[in-house]
Amino acid sequence: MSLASSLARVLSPAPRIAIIGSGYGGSVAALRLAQKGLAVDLIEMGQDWDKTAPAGSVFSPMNNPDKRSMWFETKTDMPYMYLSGLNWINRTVPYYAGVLGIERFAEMKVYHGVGLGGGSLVNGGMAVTPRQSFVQQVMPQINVAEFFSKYIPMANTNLGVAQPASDMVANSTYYLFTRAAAAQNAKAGYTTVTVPNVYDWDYMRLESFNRVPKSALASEVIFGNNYGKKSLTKTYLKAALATGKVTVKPLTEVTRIRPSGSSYILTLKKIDTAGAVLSTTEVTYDKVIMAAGSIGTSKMLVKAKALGDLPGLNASVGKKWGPNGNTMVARKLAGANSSTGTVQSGIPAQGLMAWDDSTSSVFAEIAPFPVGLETNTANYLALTNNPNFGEFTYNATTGKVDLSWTAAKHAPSVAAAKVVMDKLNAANGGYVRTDMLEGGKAYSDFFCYHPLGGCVIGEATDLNGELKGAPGIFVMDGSLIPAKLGVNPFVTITAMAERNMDKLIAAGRFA
Ligand code: FAE
Repeated sequence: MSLASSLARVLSPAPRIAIIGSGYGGSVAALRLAQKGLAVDLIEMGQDWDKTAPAGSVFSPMNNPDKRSMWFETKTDMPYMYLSGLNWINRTVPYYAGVLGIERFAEMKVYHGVGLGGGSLVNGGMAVTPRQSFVQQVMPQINVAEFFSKYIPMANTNLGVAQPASDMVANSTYYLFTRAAAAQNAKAGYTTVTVPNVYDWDYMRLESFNRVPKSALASEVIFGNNYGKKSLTKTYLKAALATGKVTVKPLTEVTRIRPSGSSYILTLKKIDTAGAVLSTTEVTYDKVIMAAGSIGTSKMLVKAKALGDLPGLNASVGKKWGPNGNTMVARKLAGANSSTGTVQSGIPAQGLMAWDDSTSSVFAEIAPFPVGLETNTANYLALTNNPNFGEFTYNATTGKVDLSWTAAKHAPSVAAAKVVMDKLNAANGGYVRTDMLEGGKAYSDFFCYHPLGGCVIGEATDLNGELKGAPGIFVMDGSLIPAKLGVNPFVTITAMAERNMDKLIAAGRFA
């Protein structure tokens, strides 16, 4: 190092950088900063799961959940709660810092992953590149051509995305459920597409031959996966931690953010796995990356604005939220191709594609329901193009943040999904079940897995994710994307974080 550059280092010490949340956005940011030689604190409210138990026994399966399943609940709360109207699927569990969290608002429950790796710990691994034309429609403010030529391929490569193994999908008894639904799609004139995933298909094939411990084939989804899924702890976070520059602070929640000169003071609440508060401290950072997810980041910022902690935030903060048009529905199948099997892989592989970017578009992923029984039931996670938005607001009476998403706002999603289901039933026989969802509903309009928006790029932030009115705070998660994408979101969230970090580092914003 020359005398001039070592002098420059002494005169301008490396910035203290905090990343709040360790999902897709936080993991990309941690890796890209660490590769630049910058030290970061990665602050995560959930557990560092890999440190809790030997590999292979970290998580509990969907059909036999224990305390590790839910983030501070006393009962599991599965999306499909019933079968034949009987609530035997959910279990009482001890109150514990488990891996699946639920944010409950008046008319919307949002499921999310909690722990080092965020949503990658619990999700189905479906890694879908959106249609470029639809991203152009929802985010015209970014250079979409560049996004698709540079950052989407980067995300797919670094996440380890692969097409489902065709032999497994075509022949395995664990994929009878998807073949049944695909055959019914064809009879109704619908196209079936394969759905890329980050699961290791070679591992799954060995599972099916009983050569390795079962994971996807043992219902390990939603409450964590012990073997084959390439969660962030096996990709981005592994690489970030290998640099030695990342300090993980697990079981540590950021509860407040406020300025101190050109820096920011974070209030950190450290808890134990039973929820007892061990300490509350205040730490000053020069730069803060908000990657707490669409709900986590939006809640924190809406509250900080309302309480005057970050008074410079603009009116777009908290706006343009949506559930990615998520609507779940289950069909009881009839006629030929009505058997969905007694065993099912927990990892989806196909979907019905009826998407043309209009508001009647539907991408209905064929989801497993691995309860160990022949249910003759096809489950779909329908993604739709819902034109409505929800908004977060601070409620001074309760001290909480509310979300204005209602069943009425969800109605266009239900209507679009219903058109497809009606056509499937008309062509194949069968009917939409009303004995599986809460309240006897046929179509879910009250929960989602894909929260998006609340701090939209180019509106609440500049075009690289830096908050307008709070320089030095950068948003890096699903809150940047307004409401919907037409596909499962983590590839796009990863690509967006890659894009923003690339541009921010090039612009010297972490110097
Ligand atoms: P996320 O991954 O949620 O990470 C946020 C992190 O911040 C979490 O680890 C939180 O614990 C942490 N955090 C929150 N608040 C604080 C705080 N105040 N202080 C400290 N830490 C905090 O955000 N997407 C797909 O693309 N394909 C799928 O197959 C798929 N399946 C899903 C299945 C389920 C059951 C669920 C729940 C989600 C699924 N998703 C799927 C959605 C996907 O996981 C989600 O879009 C991303 O994880 C969001 O990434 P972010 O980086 O925005």
